[in-house]
Amino acid sequence: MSLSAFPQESGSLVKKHLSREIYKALEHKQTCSGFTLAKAINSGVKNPDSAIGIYAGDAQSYDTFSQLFDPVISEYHGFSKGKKHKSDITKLDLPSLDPEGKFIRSTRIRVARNLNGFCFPCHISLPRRKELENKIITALSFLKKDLKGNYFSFEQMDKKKIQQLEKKNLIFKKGDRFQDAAGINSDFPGCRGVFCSFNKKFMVWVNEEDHLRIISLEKTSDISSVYNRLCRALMSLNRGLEFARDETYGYLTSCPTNIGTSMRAGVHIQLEKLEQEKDLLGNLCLEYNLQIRGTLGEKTKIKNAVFDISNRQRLGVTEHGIISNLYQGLMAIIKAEKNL
Ligand code: CIR
Repeated sequence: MSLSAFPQESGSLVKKHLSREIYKALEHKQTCSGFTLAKAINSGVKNPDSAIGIYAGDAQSYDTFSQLFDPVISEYHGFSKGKKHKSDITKLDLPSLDPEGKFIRSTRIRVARNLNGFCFPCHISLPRRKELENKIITALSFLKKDLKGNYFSFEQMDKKKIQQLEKKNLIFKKGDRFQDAAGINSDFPGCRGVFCSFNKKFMVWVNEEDHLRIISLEKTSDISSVYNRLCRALMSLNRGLEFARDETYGYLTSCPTNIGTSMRAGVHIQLEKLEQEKDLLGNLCLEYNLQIRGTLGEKTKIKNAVFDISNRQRLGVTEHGIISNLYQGLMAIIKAEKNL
């Protein structure tokens, strides 16, 4: 590996910030688990269209390779060291945004978590991944009331069951080429699975890009209900699992874009009028620091005027703050749609 391994056309943040001096300082370093600079930047090297191009192989990566992670994080999140990331998962009580269901089709909030003492998914061995899966399954078995559900192991599922869960959007697939080059797909589908509550309003993806992706969702605009369910689950899981967290960077994730709250909170919202007034919608999203994605996720098209609108900021803001801001932004968007 050398600096020249980056293709000329690469525009990633990792290429931008990996100067010759930093490369020299880091090229022979490794974390206690043996994660190296070459592994951290492989996805960016192999995918010139990467926006970021770097992944962490364990919690220590953020420290060992801080000369590179810090400027990438500072540019992406606008948050630099010296500040402290704070959490707040206290209960919320906001009235439903769209009780008649005229605009909002569904609400979904997810957070990512990794466990202390285990390498992150791009650098974990199969036996350790198994150990981790078992630990997570045990913690999930202690969930109570509406959070109770079943764990579906990908290894043990037949094709019919996979198709059934795929149809309901309850399953995750093998990672994309960015994750593949990072090493996240190793041994797929080994030790992967999804937990789904009996009422289908709560899910946990196990061993995807992070050890856990914890998801609360429902086909309403009741953000408080979705958020409070997620917080209850987090409190319960935190009793059995110790999450990797840093004072400055909050919850530590494989991809540095997700650190901090690691939260993506959003809705599917149908905006037939605003679809014709894209600048107005874009400006409202800018004002409330929200992000627009396609109907079926990142880099997909808008179908039937259904937009995926979610928070842009994850680091340097609390969970509570993200939801309050999303709520205010959606109120303004719905008002604008009604006025058109
Ligand atoms: C990139 O650098 O473009 C990819 N590694 C993906 C970055 C976005 N992160 C993510 O979806 N977790």
